[in-house]
Amino acid sequence: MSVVSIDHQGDIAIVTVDNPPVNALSKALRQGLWDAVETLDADPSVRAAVLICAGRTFIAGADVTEFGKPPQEPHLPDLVDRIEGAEKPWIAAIHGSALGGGFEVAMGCRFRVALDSASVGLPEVSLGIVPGASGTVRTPRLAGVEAAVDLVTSGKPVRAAKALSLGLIDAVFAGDLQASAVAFARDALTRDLPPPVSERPVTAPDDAFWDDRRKTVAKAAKGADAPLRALDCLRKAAEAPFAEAMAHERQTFLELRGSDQAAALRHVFFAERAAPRPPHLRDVDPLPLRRVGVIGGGTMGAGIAAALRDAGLPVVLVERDSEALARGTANLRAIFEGAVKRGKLSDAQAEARMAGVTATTDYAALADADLVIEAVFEEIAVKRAVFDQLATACRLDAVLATNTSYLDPRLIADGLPNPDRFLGLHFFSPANVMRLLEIVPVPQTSDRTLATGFALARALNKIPVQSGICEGFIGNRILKRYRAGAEALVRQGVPIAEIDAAMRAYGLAMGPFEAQDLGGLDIAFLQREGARALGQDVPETLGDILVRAGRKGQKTGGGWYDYTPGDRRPQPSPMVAALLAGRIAGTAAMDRDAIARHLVGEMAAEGQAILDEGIAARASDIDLVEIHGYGFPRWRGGPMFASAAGTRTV
Ligand code: 3H9
Repeated sequence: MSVVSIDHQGDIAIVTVDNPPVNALSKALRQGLWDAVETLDADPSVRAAVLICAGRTFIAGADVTEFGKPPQEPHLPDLVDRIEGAEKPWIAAIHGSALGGGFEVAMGCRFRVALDSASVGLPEVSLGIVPGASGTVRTPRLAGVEAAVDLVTSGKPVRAAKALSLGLIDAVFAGDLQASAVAFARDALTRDLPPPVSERPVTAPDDAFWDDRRKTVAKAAKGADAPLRALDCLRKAAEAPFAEAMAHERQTFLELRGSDQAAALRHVFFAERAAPRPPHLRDVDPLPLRRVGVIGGGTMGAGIAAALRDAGLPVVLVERDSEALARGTANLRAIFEGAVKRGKLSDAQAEARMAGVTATTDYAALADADLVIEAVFEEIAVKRAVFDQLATACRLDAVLATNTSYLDPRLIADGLPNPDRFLGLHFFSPANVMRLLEIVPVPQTSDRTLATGFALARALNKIPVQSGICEGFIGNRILKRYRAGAEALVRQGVPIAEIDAAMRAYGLAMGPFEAQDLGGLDIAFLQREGARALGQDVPETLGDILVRAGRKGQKTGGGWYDYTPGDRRPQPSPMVAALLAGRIAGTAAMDRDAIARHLVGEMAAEGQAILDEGIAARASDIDLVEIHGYGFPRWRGGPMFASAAGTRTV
């Protein structure tokens, strides 16, 4: 069946694209649209064409699966020009998303109309490329340079109403899109047509504008190349003739398409789409989630409750006594008030978030909860006591989850009636911000319970990764290896500050030692001490020596570094040098590139062990854990991808 079909409503042709799942611009679709232009140009009965799509969305962009292969004709920029040069005006009728090449096709049309629920955008930079079919050249001609810079360098789509106000589209409709677009076309034919987008003028901003944008774009890009290259293309579009800017954009697009960063970002793109849908759960219906309980209002519990409220789910927050409950409620309120201060929520929205929370010390309030997430102190006896209470308070089919990060969920589930409804849901702090959710089934967990964990992740817009049971699950186990690898370098004589600088240069926000100083060295220390108390052989770490000397990180005025009060900048510490003197073998010179490669290699080696043991199902899941839970640079694709792809320079 053809991916493009043509119908007629009187003198208006309806060109329908049907290329599931997202109408991506495969070679067949590009050819089909090219042929449609030719056919309609040759048909004297047609006065205008409405371009509309079947299925869930308008054209969602170039076909990303074709990016690894040589470009095939007809090339997309030529198709966009061909549509713009058609003898009859084309009207793009957008539902769902018009993204990347999809929006570029729409910009080749003389008009763009959309459903009020639609969005449009140029997300190419998130794939490590720039728009390659006039996105950087036509967008400023439609919406002005400033709006085009925001749209293209952020990659973030905008909703129809905003797109209308920016001039990206011409009309917004509710209801029957095709009928509205045909009526719009008929009306447009009664008036003079506007010039094609490529012929519209563009006003070039001054140097100060570009200098300013370069700074803000570089800061947000955190090492990714594409946003800055896109900015260069936009400047060219503002200052050079159309054809010259098009040639520059095409050249940049082709260069970046073959880059390491683009390959890494494509890997993440497909990894993120694979993770939420594990094949073994394809035919399993999750339980409905109408009301969720959270036990514990500390940092984690309040963050989880905030994430649930952000997703519109009513929450029952349970604490052990009224004092703890007041603290928990205050923690939750502080999260929403912070969002108000940052302009993310209005006062009314923050109030509505709080109004959806039932705060109580009475477990009976959980009688109608569909899911309860426990986030209390990391001690097995405390958690077991909570689940004993949940066992009597909750419905027998309610899903019961623990947010433990280090304890064995099998021990927590032990003795629970219906343990098939139990699982681990490991959120990352701050739980309302971090997108990673490790989903940890115990042997008894039913597929339905597991599917409900994945459904929760979807509802919360989180990236779910299933993990088997081992100490620290996927993420914290790799973190432990990474930190041990960094300590091993220190023992060899590599300066602490050099290791941190190397990992920052690699693209992490912080190196391993400054990150420990921020989070506190004592948490991992107490875990090691706990294991030692149980008779396990846990070798002494350098961190142990520092904690025993009272150096727990920034909160005690020093950890791996010294800090002057009120200043978070780390200073090399003579005291640390003295404490560790006997453990360090001279000084070793190692360049930053080699340090980063070594430590990423350590992460990947632990990841491989995790795969071999069946703790993770796919290497790409491990990459997602590192990217979404630990700040690994997305444009490097994660440690498994980066190591497999070989040496990457810093
Ligand atoms: C571009 O256009 C470059 C041009 O400027 C220049 C060219 C010269 N290609 O996300 P979903 C698959 S760059 C191929 O779960 P949703 C996806 O893998 C492109 N496949 O759906 C999945 O497959 P499966 C710029 C694609 O409803 C299935 O479709 N465009 C593509 O939650 C469903 O995906 C973008 O970056 C693609 N472009 O969300 C848009 N897109 O079922 C990327 C998706 O086998 N796409 N697939 O796992 C999206 O943002 C979302 O898919 C969309 C729908 C919002 C459209």
